[in-house]
Amino acid sequence: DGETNYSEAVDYTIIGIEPGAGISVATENALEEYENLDGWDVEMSSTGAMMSELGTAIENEEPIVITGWNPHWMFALYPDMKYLEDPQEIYGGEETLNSLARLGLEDDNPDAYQFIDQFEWEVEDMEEIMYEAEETGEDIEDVAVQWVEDNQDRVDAWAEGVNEGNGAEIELASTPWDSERASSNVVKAAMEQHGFEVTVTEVDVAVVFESVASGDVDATLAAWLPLTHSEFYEANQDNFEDLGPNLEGAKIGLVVPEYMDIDSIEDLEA
Ligand code: PBE
Repeated sequence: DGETNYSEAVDYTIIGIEPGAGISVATENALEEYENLDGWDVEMSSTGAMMSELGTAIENEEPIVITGWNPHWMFALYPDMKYLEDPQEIYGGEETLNSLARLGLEDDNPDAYQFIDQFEWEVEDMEEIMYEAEETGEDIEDVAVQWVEDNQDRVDAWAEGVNEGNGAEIELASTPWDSERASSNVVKAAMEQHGFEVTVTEVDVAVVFESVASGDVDATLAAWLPLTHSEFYEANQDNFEDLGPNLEGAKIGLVVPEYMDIDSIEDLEA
């Protein structure tokens, strides 16, 4: 019919990220559940590789289908992108980022527990740190320290009623994505202001959940729920305490540039 066949043009391939990510698991589910994705593949390498392929495609106005999410700076850098509708809800709806504590943290260190429990912020806060690090090339850890200095009122609310840490050591497990590096390093800087000694350990998603469940680390701020990390959450859920959302309004899905004239995952062709 003369219309561009995007599916053939992208070689029936979704450009994904690290194989261990929740969004990669969801994308493998999408390939199984959507009949029109029969014969499609997901290319999994790294977030950096995906972002560079996206940059090239947009520069050349070529079609591309990526795994995308918020909070992230991709939509600030490339505002003309859209999530494809997902009628089968494989990618869920609104996600929250939850804090999980190891069993026993509340008894062993009630002040650290309370601080972590009181930590919460907004998509815009997290994205501010992510954009700044991306634009300036500065490390997220340094940008996070600055954010804590510039937002003392927010930090004070997380510390309300919490006694000084007196050098107590706390270990947080984070994933290696900028979103979680931002939250973990903000909480690290905020807790260190309050007298705690905080280590952030970056590991694969599966290991984040396992290490909180085994008690190897004290807590994580990096659980994407209810869908993205459901597999890891369910496998460990009797062995950690879910402290609830520290951020609301997150999202994952398949994302394409606006110049692609399709709206739904079902518009892709086998
Ligand atoms: N993400 C960003 C991760 C969590 C943080 C959506 C790429 C994932 O597990 O899919």
